[in-house]
Amino acid sequence: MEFEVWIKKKAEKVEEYLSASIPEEDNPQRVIYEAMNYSLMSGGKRLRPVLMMGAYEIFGGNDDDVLPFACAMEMIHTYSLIHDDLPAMDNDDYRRGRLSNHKKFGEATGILAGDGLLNKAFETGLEAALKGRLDLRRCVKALSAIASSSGADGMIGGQIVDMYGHEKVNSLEDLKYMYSLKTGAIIKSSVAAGAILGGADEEQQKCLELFAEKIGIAFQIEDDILDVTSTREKLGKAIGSDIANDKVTYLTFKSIEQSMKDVEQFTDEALKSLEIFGDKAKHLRELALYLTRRDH
Ligand code: GRG
Repeated sequence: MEFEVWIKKKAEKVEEYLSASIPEEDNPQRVIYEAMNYSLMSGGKRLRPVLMMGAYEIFGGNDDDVLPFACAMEMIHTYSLIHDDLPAMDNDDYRRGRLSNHKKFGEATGILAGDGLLNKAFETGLEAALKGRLDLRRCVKALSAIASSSGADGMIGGQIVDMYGHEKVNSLEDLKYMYSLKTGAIIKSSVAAGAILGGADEEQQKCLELFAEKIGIAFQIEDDILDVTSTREKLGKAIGSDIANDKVTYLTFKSIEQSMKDVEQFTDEALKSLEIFGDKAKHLRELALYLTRRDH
């Protein structure tokens, strides 16, 4: 199947599943469902769920079985974006081309919408573990990887290091460490969870995790480049925000040209780690290349 068709179909399945996940019941807490859906259904690229589905596909599994876990990851990612935009964090008014959650619903509701999505993620994954067709032990292992990657030793840890950037990030190595947690950890666990659920053996698991680490850093460098070279329309949020906020980024240490070369280098390394899978990993391979070509 052509890659464009493949990725479109996967993303459509994610949209469909997510859109049915949080029914807006007519009860006194209805506004929380609206606030959660507002951000969840605001047109993200759905990269993390598609990565999980791509890794799972290598082992021959069926999309429907992995979909709840993939969507759980997108819920966690969306919660992190809502909280990242809050006045106490990056204080951004726009996200995914529309008002950020707290700008639309107010700060307290924005915080709760993020919290609600985090809980909904694990509710979704646990329900799938209990009611789905996949081996329960694999499900628990995958959910455990997802949980730890989004916690204090993963995404939240990375966010903290980022917040104290000028104290904690003084070298490229420091920056890569911060990125490996803030952005890399949930990209890695998306791929890792797909592999675990698919039944990867130890070597296969290792290769896929290495692939994810490499695309994670490439993705973040690309994000730093786009903050300078893209447009507000394409990004769906203000450009130049890293410089405006005096952020330490990859471009603090390297030129744009060198950063672009580094994206290619990390992507090449990612592709190498898929070699053992041959043609079975062709979509994951194309996904890695697609990430380097993205403009938002
Ligand atoms: C607040 C707990 C907490 C964590 C925040 C991930 C994160 C940590 C903040 C998001 C801000 C940011 C720019 C992170 C870098 C990773 C990144 C590029 C996120 C955007 O991901 P995309 O491009 O977004 O996949 P879409 O909208 O397409 O889903």
